[in-house]
Amino acid sequence: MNILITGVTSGFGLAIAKRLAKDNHTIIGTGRRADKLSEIKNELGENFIPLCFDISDLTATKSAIESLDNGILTNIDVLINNAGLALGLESADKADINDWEQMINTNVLGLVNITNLILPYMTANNSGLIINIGSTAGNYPYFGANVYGATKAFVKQFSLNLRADLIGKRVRVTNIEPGLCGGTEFSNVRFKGDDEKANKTYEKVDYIRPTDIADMVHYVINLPPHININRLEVMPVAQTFNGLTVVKDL
Ligand code: NDP
Ligand code: 8X3
Repeated sequence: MNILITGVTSGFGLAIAKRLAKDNHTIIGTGRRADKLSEIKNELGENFIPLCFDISDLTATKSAIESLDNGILTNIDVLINNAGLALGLESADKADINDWEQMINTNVLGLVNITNLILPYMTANNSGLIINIGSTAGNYPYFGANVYGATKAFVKQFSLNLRADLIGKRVRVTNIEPGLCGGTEFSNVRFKGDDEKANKTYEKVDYIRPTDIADMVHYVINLPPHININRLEVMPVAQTFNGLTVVKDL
């Protein structure tokens, strides 16, 4: 299969690329860091096609995708929309508008742009699978998630609406919605290089690993073609719900 994965230079994307490469698929992997992409190319070999671009740049994305060999471009079997980020954990009144813009441009605009480029080929082939990486942050509010959570709520609803549009077509869409996962750069990015703060998030927590997410992706890809998992929400056992908050004497 031809599998396009956005954001393979670390975290989930890297684990997914490595897992799927074992099955001899052709992996087209994207990211902004050319050095990381070359390292992956060295490790995975000829079945890995690196594409270096910023997914929040719609023009750069279009030209990178269109640079693919036509036989591959028109026959992407699986698109995994994984690239994304959270920036900051401040309350909305203290947040930086530039962080909000970058999250929206990456998690929302980047994701819909690449989907818009690939989906027509899938419908023309009457075959394909789109796996979006959403988040529990798109399902449950928490302090400081403001725009990040909203982008992931968008990803969830976009996934479901795609399925609605794909009525009568053999094109599947699954939104994977993980909770707390360690072993990625997610919190290092969120806390803008404050690695000590990032590491504290995972201290003494038996979190989900990127390889767990890769195994779930592998499972979804290998389901019989008549099955569509709409949403797959997953949390570590160590994480659970905290209910609503009431403030006394407000
Ligand atoms: P990482 O920071 O480890 O990986 C993020 C990946 O996205 C990197 O490969 C990065 O590549 C890429 N990326 C980010 N911005 C851009 C951009 N503008 N253009 C191109 N690529 C970009 O994080 P995770 O692996 O943890 O996160 C992957 C996805 O999973 C994200 O969508 C995240 O929101 C989601 N998620 C993460 C959870 C967690 O707890 N870790 C839980 C739930 C969801 P590069 O820097 O080279 O551009
Ligand atoms: C990442 C999980 O809980 O940090 O989407 O928002 S969380």
